[in-house]
Amino acid sequence: MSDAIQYELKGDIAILRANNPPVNALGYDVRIGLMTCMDRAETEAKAVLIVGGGRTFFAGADIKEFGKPPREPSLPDICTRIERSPLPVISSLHGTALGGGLEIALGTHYRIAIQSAKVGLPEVHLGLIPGAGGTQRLPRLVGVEKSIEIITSGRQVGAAEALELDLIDEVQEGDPEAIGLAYAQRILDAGKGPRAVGELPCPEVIDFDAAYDAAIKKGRGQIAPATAIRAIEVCCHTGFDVGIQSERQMFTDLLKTPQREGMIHAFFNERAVSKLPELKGVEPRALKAIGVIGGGTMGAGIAVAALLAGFDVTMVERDGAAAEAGTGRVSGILQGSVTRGKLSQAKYDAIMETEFRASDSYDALSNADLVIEAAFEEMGVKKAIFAELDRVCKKGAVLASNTSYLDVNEIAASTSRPADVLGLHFFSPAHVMKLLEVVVADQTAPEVVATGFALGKALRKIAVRSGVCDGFIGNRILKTYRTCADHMIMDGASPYEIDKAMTGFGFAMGPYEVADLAGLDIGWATRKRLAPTRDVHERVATYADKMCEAGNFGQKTGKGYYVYEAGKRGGTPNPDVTALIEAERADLGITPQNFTHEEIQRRYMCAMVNEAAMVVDESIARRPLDVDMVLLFGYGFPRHWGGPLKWADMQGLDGILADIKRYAEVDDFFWQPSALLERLVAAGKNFEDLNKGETV
Ligand code: 3H9
Repeated sequence: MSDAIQYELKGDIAILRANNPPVNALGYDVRIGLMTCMDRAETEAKAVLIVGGGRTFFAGADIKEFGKPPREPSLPDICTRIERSPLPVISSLHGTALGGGLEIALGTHYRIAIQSAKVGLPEVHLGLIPGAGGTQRLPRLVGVEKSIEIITSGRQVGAAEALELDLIDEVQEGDPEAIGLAYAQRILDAGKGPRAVGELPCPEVIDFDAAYDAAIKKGRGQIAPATAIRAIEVCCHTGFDVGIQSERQMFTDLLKTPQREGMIHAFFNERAVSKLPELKGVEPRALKAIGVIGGGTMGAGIAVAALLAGFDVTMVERDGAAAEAGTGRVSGILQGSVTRGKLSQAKYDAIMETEFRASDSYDALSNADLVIEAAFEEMGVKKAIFAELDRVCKKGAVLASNTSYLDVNEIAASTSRPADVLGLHFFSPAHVMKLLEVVVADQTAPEVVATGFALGKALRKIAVRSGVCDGFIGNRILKTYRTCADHMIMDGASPYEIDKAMTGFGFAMGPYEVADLAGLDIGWATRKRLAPTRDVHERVATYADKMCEAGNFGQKTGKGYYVYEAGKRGGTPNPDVTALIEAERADLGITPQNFTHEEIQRRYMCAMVNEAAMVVDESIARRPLDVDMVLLFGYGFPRHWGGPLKWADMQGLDGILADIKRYAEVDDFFWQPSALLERLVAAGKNFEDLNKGETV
């Protein structure tokens, strides 16, 4: 028999200790163990204590089992089994009692936790609802409004708050097993018996239709949070057993959805993406002191990210005034954190007094372990900076460029130590955005790559390996799907229809809203840069240049694709843009066609998938999952689709390839099917097969 649950009788109390590292997920062996140990406890004990061994109480159902045939005993049955035990059952919580873990605790009759414990029902983050009684027991304990908030947000609730909500009964410092045992003994001594949450009365009824509509709106296409509201609604109207059955039905229906598949793909791969087989056993270099070149928005954001992770940071700017301005930006961001209660004033003072400094001299970087250059995007500027770094930095220092598209090999070649050079591409605002592209150049040493990933981990970012090409993984793919959108505009769609279609797909913002936010001058500069080498067959719209020539750069100038009025959120369509687009279509003799939202989404996604497949085929991204994580964490791709290549797998690659070929009948310059896509379709395989290590 497995010892996933260890059984020990101490006096009158049976201890059921979870032993399934690392997070005591409630897999088959654990469930069997709980059932058998409950049976045994009832023959020889007077009370039962359930506790987690290792770092946590159960962190939930075993996510790896979802999508596979279910195996009895089910988790809801176990919770009911525990709740209906004739013995008082106590749970003692530490670490993270999440999902099925909290549901087990809700099935027990008494709950105690240590101060640092967190509880929650995060199933919506996996495209699911709690499926082991969470939607039926939590509202009976904490009320409907609070349950909706906890379940639809999936947030973790600290022990102090959980106590205030009556979700748990006691909070105490100490060893979870020791405080649990003492609590169980007190319960026995007081002669208290079982106390079933499921037998508490139904909670109050609220306007569930309004709550459902709000969840649909907020979920941007995600169905799980709204479904959770329906499950909670059942809890208010029916007896417990019917409620449990109804929850089970909704849970199993969600298990079959692509959203569940997409979100679980995201869950596992956001962890897998930074684990590179070639770095196994490679030690990163020690990191303590970090240098940042440039105190603009990006440099300041990187400095703040590093400071908040506990690094010592030296910023270098070209002169004293620029260094002072950079310091102002860093202090401004950190002050914002103090105001929002995220950073203590004392920590702010310590950072600004001792952990951060700005200088106008490269010599200030002589002790840096790693330097990140975040200066102007021009090769000449970068080369000059790296020559200086080569001069001043100590041996073994890692030299990184935050370039978003320039050739890292060329930058590395401007130093005498190309093995120490790599790209670390942050996304703005760098202290907020989760993605970090670790760009590996031809000569970058393995331990330098490992150091890039170690930095990513320390900054709590999702670090993804990229090879060198114009735009690396993310910006290269972005350029292609943005171009596809621009083509649709020339052919008859409006920027507003495209934005609506893509927010309908689940993006937080459409591409033209994003362009207005980022500044239209950025795309304008790129177009000018690429103009001399542009292929004559490429379709390039000029109306956007005309907007920029008129000084309309988007939100920062009050006008772009949208018009922004002071004090109002969001913008309204700019009629001048429509006029410019119509004039250009007329000049080119284009008869505008209608695009439905579905057509817009399909073309946009086909362009993204095709370019992503090329990026994988060229080994710029080693695995399809690398692309998925880049788009999820850097480009607002909706998490419930798992990433563009997961989406493609779920749609069917043959259909996508057929559509690309159909589009190519009209424009065979832009729509060139990826050879990898062709091979995958011919072999009857998909991107997930490549993630698993197969080849085509
Ligand atoms: C549920 O409970 C449904 C029920 O309502 C109904 C059922 C009928 N299963 O994140 P970490 C792995 S749904 C399997 O790096 P941390 C994880 O992949 C579930 N594996 O550590 C990683 O593996 P590897 C509701 C899991 O300390 C390793 O454990 N619960 C699970 O940064 C370490 O994880 C959740 O959604 C799991 N449930 O964070 C909680 N959880 O080393 C999901 C983790 O091979 N988990 N693993 O890469 C988490 O949020 C975090 O893992 C946690 C720890 C906060 C617990």
